[in-house]
Formats: sequence, structure tokens, C-alpha cells
Amino acid sequence: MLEPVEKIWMDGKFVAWGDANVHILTHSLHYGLAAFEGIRCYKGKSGSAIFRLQEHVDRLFDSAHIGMMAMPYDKKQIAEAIVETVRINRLDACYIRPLVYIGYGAMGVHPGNNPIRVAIAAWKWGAYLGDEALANGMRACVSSFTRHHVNVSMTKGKISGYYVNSILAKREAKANGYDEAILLDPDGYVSEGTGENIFIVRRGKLKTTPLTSILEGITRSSVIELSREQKITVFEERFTRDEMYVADEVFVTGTAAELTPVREIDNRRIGTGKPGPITFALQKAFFSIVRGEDSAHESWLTHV
Ligand code: PPE
Repeated sequence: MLEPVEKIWMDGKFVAWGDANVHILTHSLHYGLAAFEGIRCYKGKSGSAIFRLQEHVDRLFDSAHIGMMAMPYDKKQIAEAIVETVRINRLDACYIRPLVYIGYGAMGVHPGNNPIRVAIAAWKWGAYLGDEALANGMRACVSSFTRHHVNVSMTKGKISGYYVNSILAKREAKANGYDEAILLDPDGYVSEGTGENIFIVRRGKLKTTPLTSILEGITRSSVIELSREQKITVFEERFTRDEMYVADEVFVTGTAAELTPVREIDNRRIGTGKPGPITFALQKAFFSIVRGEDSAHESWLTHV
């Protein structure tokens, strides 16, 4: 259960958490066209900092552009509102959720001139897949559901309606006793998790899905950069489900999931069944940056 904080930013002003409501005929609620972001703020050595704020704001605007929702604010205003939402709620570590949606006006698939509305909420969110999974790895299955075809859903956008596919896959996985689902693309190759990108390690080299049909994860690009700094070769290449089975290590990345090891897929142990050395090294590098212990990537942090 979500723990309420004091205020939510709605269309330029802060409203009390309990009053952050919309009309039931809000267009996005019926048809699913809305754009959102997930951003984390970490408590660090020199105060709290938001991880890769600019990249998240850019992607929010890209998603709105893909969905033809004209943003009523500019990037600077949204970035400032995000920082202010963390400040006003006196949160030191939190998850931040900006949402751009089509408001009340006309009904029917064509949104006409309905207003484009923006909200920003923040709340405390621990390990997405649980502390145990973050430390020792999670158990995943390949979903019976297929991930998006690129001309059905435009995956460069983080669009609310796309997550119906994720919810179906996630519920099926949980009902069958797994922590997470990995979805295959319409050609049968591995695409991503319900809310994470995926990496495999084989013979010391990393492989991750190319960007063609997945969300362009900000954690994914950060991890690719960290790998290259550690002189680990990274390929952005398609791979199959059985290539995951025989991988030495598998992990997923996402703002919510951070860098979570995968210890089992489809009831097959991955590597030793424990997080491997490359996963461990990248996890360590990632957490030392977000917690402000490694100044090499200071530009990735926006201090609150
Ligand atoms: N793929 C999908 C489908 C996805 O939803 C996410 C983020 C990613 C990859 C990783 O992207 P990035 O966060 O930029 O590294 N999923 C968000 C929503 C999770 C939720 O349950 O809500 C997130 O992690 O914030």
C-alpha cells in the first residue's frame, strides 16, 4: 500500500495528496493515451539527488510528442516542478511519477481539443522486486504474451496504454509463482521485462536487446556506459530464450528495478544460481554513483 505524502503537483500548482483527483470522463482513463516517467531520487553523501533528471524529462517530452499531446509547459518548468515536488514533501529518497494525460472534454477515440494535463507525484518506494531479489537474484519466466510489434505500439514512447501488455504478463508470472516475466518480441527474440530492460553475460561479454522494439531505458544506457568504462564488451544484439538459459549471468535494469540479478529462468538455474561477478561489479558501480560515493558521474545527479 502506497504511503501518502503531503502534496502532488497538478497543472502548475500543488494540491493536497487526497485532493489530487480527476473527472471520471478524463479521456486517458478510457483509452489509455497518456505519457509517464519513473524517476528515482537517492539519499547520498552530500544530500539527496535525482538520477538523470534531464534524460527523463527529455523522454517524457518524446513520449508526449509521439502521442501527439502538446506539452503545456517547457522542459525547464517540468524539471523544476519535479525538484520542487521532492522538496515540498521533504522526501530524501523517493520515486517520482510525472504523468501527461488528456483531460475531460470530448469523448470518443478522437480527443479533439481536450486539455493536455500534467501531474507529478512522489512517494517512497523500496526495492521493486524485493530486497531478496536485489541481493540474491529473482526467478523469471518467459511470458506466454508477446511484446509490442513496432507498428502496433511505438516503443520509444513510455505510454500508459502499453502497460496493459505488461500487467497481463506480470500477473501471469506472479500467479505461476515467478517474480517477473520476460517477454519475447513478435519474431520470437527476447525483448524486455514488464518494466525492465535485460542483459545477459556470456564468456565475459555483455549482450542486451537492441533498441528497435524496446523502451530506451535510461538505466540501460547508464549500465552500458559503466560496462565500457570497466572494459567489458557490450553487444546490442538480438538473442533467444535459450541463450538466456545458457548465460553465465542475467540481470535486468530499470529505474524501479535498479539492477536486479536473475537467478533462474523457466526453472533453469542461471550460471551458479547466484549473482555473478559482472552483475555484482555493475551493481556496485551503479549504487556508488546514485549514492554520491563516486564523483565520476556527478553530471548524472541533480541535487535537490
Ligand atoms: N522497459 C520497460 C517496459 C519499462 O517500463 C521500463 C521502466 C524500462 C524498460 C527501464 O527504463 P528506465 O527506467 O529508463 O531504465 N519501468 C518503469 C515503471 C515501473 C512500474 O512498475 O511503474 C520504471 O522502472 O520506473
